[in-house]
Amino acid sequence: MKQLPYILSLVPGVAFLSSCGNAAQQKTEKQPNKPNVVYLIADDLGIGDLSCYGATKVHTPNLDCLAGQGLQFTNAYATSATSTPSRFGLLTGMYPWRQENTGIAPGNSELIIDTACVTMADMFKEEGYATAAIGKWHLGLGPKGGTNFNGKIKPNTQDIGFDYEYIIPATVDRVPCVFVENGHVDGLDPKDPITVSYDHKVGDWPTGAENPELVKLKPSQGHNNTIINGIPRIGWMTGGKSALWNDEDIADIITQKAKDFIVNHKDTNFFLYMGTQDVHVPRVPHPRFAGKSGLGTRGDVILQLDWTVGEIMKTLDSLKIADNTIFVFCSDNGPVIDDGYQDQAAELLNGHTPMKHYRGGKYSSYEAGTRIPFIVRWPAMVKPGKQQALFSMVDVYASMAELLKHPLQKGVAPDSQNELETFLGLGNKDRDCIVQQNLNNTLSIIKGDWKYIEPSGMPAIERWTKTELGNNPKPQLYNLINDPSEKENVAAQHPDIVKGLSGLLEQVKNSYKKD
Ligand code: NG6
Ligand code: CA
Repeated sequence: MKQLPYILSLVPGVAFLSSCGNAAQQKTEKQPNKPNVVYLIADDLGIGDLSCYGATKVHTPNLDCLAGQGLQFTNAYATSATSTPSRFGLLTGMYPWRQENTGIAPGNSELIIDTACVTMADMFKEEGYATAAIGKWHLGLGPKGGTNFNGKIKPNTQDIGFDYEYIIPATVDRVPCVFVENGHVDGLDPKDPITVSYDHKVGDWPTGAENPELVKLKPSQGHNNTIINGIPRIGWMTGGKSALWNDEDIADIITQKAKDFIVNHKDTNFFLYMGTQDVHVPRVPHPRFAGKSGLGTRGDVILQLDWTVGEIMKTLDSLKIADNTIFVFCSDNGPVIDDGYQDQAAELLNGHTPMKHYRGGKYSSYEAGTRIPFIVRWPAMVKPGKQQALFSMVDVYASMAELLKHPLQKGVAPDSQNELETFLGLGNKDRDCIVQQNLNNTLSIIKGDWKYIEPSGMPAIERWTKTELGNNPKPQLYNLINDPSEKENVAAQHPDIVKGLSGLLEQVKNSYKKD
């Protein structure tokens, strides 16, 4: 394999590496050939949800186009089977299970990334990039003890490397149902302050539990606290009426914010981290998409997500910056069908298979929990094709650092490895091994053909998830090549492999200690 700088220097228009060694020269003004980065992370989207990954019942032309022009990964994984830890791993380059408070964050959680942490956004910023976080956040805001949504919310994403934020604090099924822009709730009337609680009812707004007759989307599990726009949420809130979002408009709003950011920074290098609320529950498509998929609202919001991707692609094209923009698209964890609302997602599947042939789903240690769609498009540099190498999202950080020739200090992004050649399709070497985490932190490790799931006393299915979590008091071993659907636990037949992989997992666990 040739050295990457050599290869890049051969690519017309990609001359920036010749100047990369000369760090002093840059940092403040645009370096014409340094790529912009758009990182678009969808929510709960399955590897079987896109037509470029084989879906036939739903069509995603924009994503298919992105994949066709880029590198489509077939063996890429999120670190975790839920959103908060998965995003934490991406932005910090650290396995989230090394830090305690990285479980699914409530809407009033503190910012769970330590402001002292050098995040991937910090790295881009240090390299002179304009940086933004737009859309779903779900990594908490404010200090320990609960976010105060009135006045300036601090710390916010601007304290961990983002110049601009326009974010949904947690998930769309969690209060508060408002956007936060640079530490302030957008549209908040100070005379109508927001109160949020995850312990008890606050204020007098109706709840799903008390007033089920007011609900237009009924819960199937949980989701019976404060009703906002006819949808009962997780958590209670009151106040902030003028700031409440309309669920139908969320995709339009965050897409517009993302487009504005790109347009405003077309003459600088930028890093845009965008999280869509699609396709998380409650699935509320804009009327333009409602009923269009024939698969119910879950299918409709896949179309909406595809539209969002198309809008970003068009914006890059119209500014003539698509060629030198790395556009990464992925999901944060695997798909789920019924995730707590009676939206008929299961009844209307019509043969659609969000999990493909993989076992489990969101929350699970099995493959459908963390195996994700992952696409990298960079027309100036990446040859379109398929990437079959084993790849983990935790490696995006160190790979980007390598691309920018940005030295990472000791302790920064401790679990992130430089896999730039895989990322760009210049090689197809598997990561040595990858570690993943399910809902209740049971770890599994993949190496070569094998996957080992550590024994766990946790329940095999949590009633509210309806998903097999993959917990088992006995060790589990699957051969992912012969048995990608993980039907047969062959741990008893291969004690040597179990021993090797459990030892390797212990080694990874002990390889880094946060001090
Ligand atoms: C669960 C919610 C689910 C979803 C999930 C987080 C219930 C019954 N289920 O607790 O609806 O919000 O948390 O999803 O409340 S994630 O994709 O953001 O991790
Ligand atoms: Ca998610």
